[in-house]
Amino acid sequence: KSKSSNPKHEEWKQILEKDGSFLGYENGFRNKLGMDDDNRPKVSLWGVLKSMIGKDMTKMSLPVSFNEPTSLVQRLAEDIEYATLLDTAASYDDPTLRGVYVAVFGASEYASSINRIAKPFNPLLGETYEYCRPDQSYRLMVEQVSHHPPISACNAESINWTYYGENAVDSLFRGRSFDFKHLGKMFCVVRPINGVVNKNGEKVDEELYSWKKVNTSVVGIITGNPTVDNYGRMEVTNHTTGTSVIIDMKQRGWKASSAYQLSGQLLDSKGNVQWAIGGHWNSKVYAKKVSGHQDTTLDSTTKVSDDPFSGSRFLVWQAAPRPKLPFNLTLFAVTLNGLDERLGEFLPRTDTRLRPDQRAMEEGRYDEAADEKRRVEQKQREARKQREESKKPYRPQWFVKTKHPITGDSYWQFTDEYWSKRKDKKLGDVMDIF
Ligand code: CLR
Repeated sequence: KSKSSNPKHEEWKQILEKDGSFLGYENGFRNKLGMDDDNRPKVSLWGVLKSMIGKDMTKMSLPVSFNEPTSLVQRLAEDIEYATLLDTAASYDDPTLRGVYVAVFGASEYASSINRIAKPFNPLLGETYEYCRPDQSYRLMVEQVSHHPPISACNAESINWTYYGENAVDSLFRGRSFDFKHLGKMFCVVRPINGVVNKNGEKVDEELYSWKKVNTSVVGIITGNPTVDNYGRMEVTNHTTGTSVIIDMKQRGWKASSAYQLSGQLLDSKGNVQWAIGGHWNSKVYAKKVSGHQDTTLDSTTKVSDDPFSGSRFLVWQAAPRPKLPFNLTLFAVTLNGLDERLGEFLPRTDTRLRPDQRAMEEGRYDEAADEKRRVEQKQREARKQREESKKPYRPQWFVKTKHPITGDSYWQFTDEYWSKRKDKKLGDVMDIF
């Protein structure tokens, strides 16, 4: 690997160090839950849902056995599982190849949804979640910034990139399908080792990408064979260089052959196709340099090269293996709710790891999970009532809503106070929400 000439790398290295971002994560991560099998009572999904057609998920009261022991703030953190794709992007000088890696990162976020037909816990207002990887040099922070409608804001940072945005999911149960629309936008700043040449030919240190997530649906509920599908068109725009990637995730049809299919193209700033992308979002995605060629299809029988510029297809991404785990969690998801003793002293009391109903769920104490869930939700309603009576508007702790300086979108900006306060163990004055 060549040495970085990007001044931002040293800057970010120092920020991550100064904030002691990895304190508490010294013991690594767990690779299993306390239980080997979830033994959840098997209840027919359709039996419970059939009376709820036309409702959104937040308005349904479902038995806790339909939950998995993660929360939606952690599901947003799961976006980052394949963050090495962003590190690889930053290692290339070719802006079009970087675009391929960033777009495939955007698509890699759906792999973890396979087989997880369960409801994540709905985060309480003010619930937070942090996740740091000393081995990959990144830190991430998520906060539930709105309850009605539910919105989680996230910000993740490393030497090579910053990833931020919101999950605002609109849901509707239609009977034949349970549909989830992503309203929010995601942003990604990449800091390539040798910088970036922008649209005006000037040399800058960073480039900004943005995109909207594709739709998610649970289909096959009536037939008793529920399956998660993710489909739609995702346009990943590079606002700095003017390249863009269109990724098309095909909707699952009657035939299984179209399931998980993905295809895409990278266009340079002049609108010429430079790379073809193809594969399956649940397993592998390839790309091929096609500039100057007419043929932008990826033939799955052609040989695979290690060199992106060879003109043959090369492997961009591969999903991690999925051993059989309780609740069909991924290995990455298993690490999320681990509560190491060293970490405990750094966490604010709003961190999901300290949420009692979810903890009971992951330990198989389902009745207690249901009772605790009722209790914390009641506590949330009371806090809301008090706020209304005192006419104090709610303000999130770690994010402020502003206008994006480059794209003009309204978005949640991370205020950066979390990490320095955390280092000084000054997160003790946050709300008591559990
Ligand atoms: C997909 C990847 C995105 C973030 C995201 C947001 C909402 C999630 C969705 C993902 C996966 C599917 C999901 C959904 C909310 C509810 C739904 C977890 C993670 C489940 C499958 C609905 C279960 C329905 C019950 C009645 C069982 O980046």
